[in-house]
Amino acid sequence: MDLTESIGTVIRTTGSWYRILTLEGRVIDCTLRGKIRLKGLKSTNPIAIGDRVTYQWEKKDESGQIISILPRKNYILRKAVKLSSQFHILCANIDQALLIATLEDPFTPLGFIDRFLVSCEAFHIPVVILLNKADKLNTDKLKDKAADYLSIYRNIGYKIELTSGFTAVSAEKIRNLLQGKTSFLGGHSGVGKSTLINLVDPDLQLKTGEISNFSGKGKHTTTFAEMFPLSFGGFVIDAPGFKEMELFDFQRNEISHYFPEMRDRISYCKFNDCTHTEEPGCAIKEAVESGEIAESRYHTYLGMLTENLLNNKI
Ligand SMILES: Nc1nc2c(ncn2[C@@H]2O[C@H](COP(=O)(O)OP(=O)(O)OP(=O)(O)O)[C@@H](O)[C@H]2O)c(=O)[nH]1
Ligand SMILES: [Mg+2]
Ligand SMILES: [Zn+2]
Repeated sequence: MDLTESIGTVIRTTGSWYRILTLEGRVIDCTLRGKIRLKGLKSTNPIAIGDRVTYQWEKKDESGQIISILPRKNYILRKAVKLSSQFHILCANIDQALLIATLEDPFTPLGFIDRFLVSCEAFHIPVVILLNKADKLNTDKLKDKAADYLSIYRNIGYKIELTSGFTAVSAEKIRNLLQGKTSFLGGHSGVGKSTLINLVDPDLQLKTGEISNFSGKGKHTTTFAEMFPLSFGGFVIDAPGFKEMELFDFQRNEISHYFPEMRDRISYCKFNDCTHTEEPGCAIKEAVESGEIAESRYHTYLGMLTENLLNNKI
């Protein structure tokens, strides 16, 4: 019996089975040895896509077991269920996240984008926002809305681009973004995550929603997270869409630090412990009033403060 421990990366998570890419480039399926719990983190998925793990492989019956998780460089977290204390780890050890948003079929609210950005800010994970299905922006109202989205995020230093799942220009743009990196694609169900991956690497042939019966609600075509090697170098993680992006329990006064445009102004608030709500001499509120901070961003901030209060009561 060979019981040496080796290291691998989790590239697929389905229920109790985990697919691992070994250091030697082999792909094997493993179960979990006993219970693996990370200190202080109550998560619904003990092992996430992208995790580096140690495993034991038993040649005799061709079976593997995950023994431990190596420390994570970073991860993206969201609450598994609203106002619960359980988390879901979307992915671990990534170089960047691509957040796919759409204005129609389905509609991605600004608040959802803000929260995703905050979750990534907590670990300094770079995010590129792709405003996808650009071909659907065919009314003045939609065009204006897209322009709003672009300016809100560009003004505070985030990269946001218009894309479409079917054009060569988008393919080129996204290939350049993905090449040589490990990237996570996030967003609501139906925004076109799997379609974009097929666009840049058609050999992958990922399952995508049918155009004919796609209602705009999102049907969860992708049902488990999987990491794919890209033919032009790098790895991409396709995951099931998610609609809510409630975040983990920050300290109250920590939240504004994850909004870059607030972080830069906090030191000008009159009070050290300013929550940027009712206090006089608040630099953040002044910037919102003068239009330097987008109202939508401040609104998300206030929502997160309220959630923080409610969460601390349960
Ligand atoms: N008009 C238009 N439709 C698109 C575009 N990209 C994707 N779609 C369509 O949107 C639907 C959903 O695409 P998917 O790629 O399955 O979406 P997904 O984000 O992977 O969804 P989940 O796997 O459920 O999370 C499909 O019918 C696609 O053909 C686009 O740029 N324009
Ligand atoms: Mg999909
Ligand atoms: Zn303030």
